[in-house]
Amino acid sequence: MDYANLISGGHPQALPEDRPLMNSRVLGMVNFGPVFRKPVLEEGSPFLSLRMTSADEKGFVEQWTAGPAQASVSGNLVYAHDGEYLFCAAEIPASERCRNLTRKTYLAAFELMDELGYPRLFRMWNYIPRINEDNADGLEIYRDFCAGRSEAFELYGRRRHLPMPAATGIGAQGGNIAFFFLSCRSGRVTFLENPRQMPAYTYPRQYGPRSPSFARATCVQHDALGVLNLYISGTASIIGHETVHRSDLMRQCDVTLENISLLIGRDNLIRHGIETPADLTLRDVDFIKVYVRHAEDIPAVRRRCREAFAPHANIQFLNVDICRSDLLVEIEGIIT
Ligand code: 3EB
Repeated sequence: MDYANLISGGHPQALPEDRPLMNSRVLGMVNFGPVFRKPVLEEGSPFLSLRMTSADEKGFVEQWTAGPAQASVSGNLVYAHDGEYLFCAAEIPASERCRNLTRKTYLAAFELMDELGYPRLFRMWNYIPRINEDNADGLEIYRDFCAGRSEAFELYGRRRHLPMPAATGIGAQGGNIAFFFLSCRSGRVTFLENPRQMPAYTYPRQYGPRSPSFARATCVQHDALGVLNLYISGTASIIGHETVHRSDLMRQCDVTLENISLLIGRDNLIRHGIETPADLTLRDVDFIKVYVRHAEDIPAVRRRCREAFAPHANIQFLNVDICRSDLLVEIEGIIT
């Protein structure tokens, strides 16, 4: 097994074509395009297609590569693993209330991680169509989803300690709820919080019956290899637990960028026992996704992000709803 490749495999690559060639080093592929398709094995690799663009937009494909991988399907779960990393994608079938199937699918995913021996869950992405609409009981779909997810962490936690990973929980333009995640076998994982944001899993009840289950970032280190990757969760204009600048796009952008700066800044890393050779700033963040609620806001958000991040940074902009109706923008990224 080629360890160098395992590590470089932790990085997504946005490829220019719709469908890049598959090879056995592909742990998983996610298409951010106009059509939803539940995860399948395609030419031997997990492939999930999310509806994240309009019909005439091309979108992009994210590819996670690693060492030579084995792929398989188990119920709703489609996955591949290479000895250090596990990539797994799942669809949560449609229902009038998503809580139970979310809990069930999450629990199946946790069991898979355990059985295959990749228990260190470090990053999850959740794509939720109609995220701000009400379900059959008048509960917002995001809150319903959060309830099922939180129950899964709680139930599983009774058997084996499972810290909450960095995550994204965001809207989609159609299809069913779907998620994908990365976990690892031996990497050292550290979960980070932001000093000026309340941990999401302690948000008060006003945001729903159960809090969102995620950390603000995960640091994954392979000390012998000098590898340090920082996975930054979806980040928004929230201070404490409150949305700030409700209808001010540019101020929301600024607070979001400040939140990321504080999260990855020297003081916060030291607070979490993480040592880096140099201080980290927004200029170090790559593989950025910017979720924008209103399509007409994208040009202004793009300008602001282009200023804040490095010129070579890969930044993708997606027009989807965000988990709180008063949030206009949300940003995630990776430092490698
Ligand atoms: C927030 O800070 C904004 O539900 O998985 C960000 C990242 C947000 C992940 C999730 C939600 C999630 O609360 C929303």
